Amino acid sequence: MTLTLLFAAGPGTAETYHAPLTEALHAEGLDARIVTEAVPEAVDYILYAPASPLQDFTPYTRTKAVLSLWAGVERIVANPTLTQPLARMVDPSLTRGMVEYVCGHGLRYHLGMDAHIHARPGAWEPVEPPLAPERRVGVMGLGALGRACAEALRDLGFAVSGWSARAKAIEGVTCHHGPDGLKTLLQGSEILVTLLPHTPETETIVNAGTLALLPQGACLINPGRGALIDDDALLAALDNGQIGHATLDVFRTEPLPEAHRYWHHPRVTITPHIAATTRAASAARVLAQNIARVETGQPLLHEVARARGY
Ligand code: NDP
Ligand code: OXD
Repeated sequence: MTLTLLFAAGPGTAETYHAPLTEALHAEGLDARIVTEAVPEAVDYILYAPASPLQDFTPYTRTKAVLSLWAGVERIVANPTLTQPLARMVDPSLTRGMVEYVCGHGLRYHLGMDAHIHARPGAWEPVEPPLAPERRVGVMGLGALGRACAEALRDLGFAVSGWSARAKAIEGVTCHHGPDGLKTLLQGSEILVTLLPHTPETETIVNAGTLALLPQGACLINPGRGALIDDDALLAALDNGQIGHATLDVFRTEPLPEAHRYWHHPRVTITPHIAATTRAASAARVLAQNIARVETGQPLLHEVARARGY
């Protein structure tokens, strides 16, 4: 039987995915047609991204799963019309991109690169930089991305701690969990990486109270979601020196409006939501493999726990 895959991912995305997805479906032995319009009752799988106009999933009565092209699912997870299973994107290229972003910006802070990049002529003041084992890095969120980043930072030699909802054991990483573990994590994080999903529980988890727990002058790297941060509290902490510098990739409003104070703050680096992008070639393989699993009666991989919101 020919499967019908509805690409509902916003302008241009279907074109980007068509060739790699066709190849990946073929490699899995799947006979499928990829469409951008279909009679809802005929759709077997929906490939979804937040830019999609599709918001009412009610008529998709035959659809076996909605597969998100994004890792973050906060814009679909609470949709009351979505009764079909939802899988989020977990993809080796996405993970590698995030590891490179976090390690790159972490090393920038650790090595104090900015002081040399912006040094005045004649400013010959050698200061011995600390080595990685003397630098304490905290990672909030130890899922597909946070764990990979924690392990890569550990492999660079940093003293890494992590924090998650449920208890974890990661070799060479000090793991904390739950509300009680957060204070300990923050108190020991000279560089803090936030890789949490946006849920009601994580909304503004970086706020005046939690920022005050960090060592003075700590640096923040946020590739998670903008809503994790109370922006006014972060700006106040940057102004008073509690936070030394922040690298922000994600924002409540994207693109970040030109007038936003973050653009103009000397100790904020903005990147335009590029920490890790879903690359069609590798993501197509992930999608095809997941469809093949469902078609052969195996459980969907990376299924979102709707009650948890991620
Ligand atoms: P996962 O779902 O794999 O991991 C989420 C982690 O957060 C888990 O360790 C989970 O804990 C933890 N967590 C969730 N809620 C809480 C809480 N209330 N308290 C403590 N820990 C919590 O997600 P990914 O690692 O794949 O992705 C993380 C986020 O990164 C995405 O949701 C998205 O927002 C963002 N992202 C950003 C990109 C960018 O380019 N900027 C690209 C891709 C993703 P537990 O393990 O115990 O469940
Ligand atoms: C994602 C993202 O969630 O790009 O995949 O932010």
